[in-house]
Amino acid sequence: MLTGSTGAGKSSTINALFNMDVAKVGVGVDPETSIIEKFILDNLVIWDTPGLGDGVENDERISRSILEKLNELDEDGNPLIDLVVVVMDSSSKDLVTSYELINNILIPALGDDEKDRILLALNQADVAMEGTHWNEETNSPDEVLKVFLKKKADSVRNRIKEATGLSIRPIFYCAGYKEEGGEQRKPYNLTKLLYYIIKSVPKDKRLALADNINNDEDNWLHDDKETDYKEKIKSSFGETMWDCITDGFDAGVEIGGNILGIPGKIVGATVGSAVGAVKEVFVTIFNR
Ligand SMILES: Nc1nc2c(ncn2[C@@H]2O[C@H](COP(=O)(O)OP(=O)(O)OP(=O)(O)O)[C@@H](O)[C@H]2O)c(=O)[nH]1
Ligand SMILES: [Mg+2]
Repeated sequence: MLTGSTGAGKSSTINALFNMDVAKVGVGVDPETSIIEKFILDNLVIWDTPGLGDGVENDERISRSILEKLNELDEDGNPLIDLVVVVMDSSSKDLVTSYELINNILIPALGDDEKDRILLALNQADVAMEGTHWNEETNSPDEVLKVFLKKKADSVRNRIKEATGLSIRPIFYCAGYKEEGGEQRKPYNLTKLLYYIIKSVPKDKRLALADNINNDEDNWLHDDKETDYKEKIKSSFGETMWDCITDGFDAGVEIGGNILGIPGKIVGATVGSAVGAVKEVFVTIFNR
């Protein structure tokens, strides 16, 4: 589920990460997403929530529906929502709406494992300093902007720690600005965001993400290079596969039926070829 203030870039983030222009991005002055929207991409379900901060009455209604969704269980009795990504606008001087959402709604609602099920994402890194210190050519921040963004991330973490005791470090990135009728600009640090999303969802569900990742390789070009995110993403899938295989027969069935959409039971060589297919996805996207 994606949550956050209105105009932070939730819908843009969905479109950057996944393989279709599914979520309507705002180009006017009004909030674009007005009810919780459900996108079903094969085995992956994404909930795009309306933005908070556009009137108290609206906020109460939206908060209530977010809370309801967070309390829903799937048919196995597990929480329906695996992960909540809070999208924040790093150019905004006032993140109070986001703090209230995180501290008063999300953290209390998510229970014991709250830290693992919330990801804080500071979007719009390109305009965090009014558009200055952004290098258009390399599509990345210069050193001054990097320092600014790190400070911003620290201050967000501190505000949440003071209120809840939890220490969660936000990731800064850029989903990409979209002009009316135009194409969405290329993202920055989307590899990092994806890596943390993958790490945060249950292992047996990670492959559902692989199936739907945006296959425009330009979306995955620019990141902070603090580590090799692409390599880490690849190995996190390898590990998932390996765990499923070594966990035995049932996991094989799960890979076939639920995750890769292959009907019936698959084990052994078939699992092997499924592993190959998923690896292929990443080779196409990441190693051009
Ligand atoms: N400069 C810049 N603009 C962005 C970025 N991401 C999104 N935007 C712009 O911010 C505006 C709002 O984006 P949306 O994706 O519609 O935001 P939202 O959070 O879904 O908004 P609501 O549905 O109204 O809550 C649009 O004009 C986007 O093009 C970014 O990384 N950089
Ligand atoms: Mg939206």
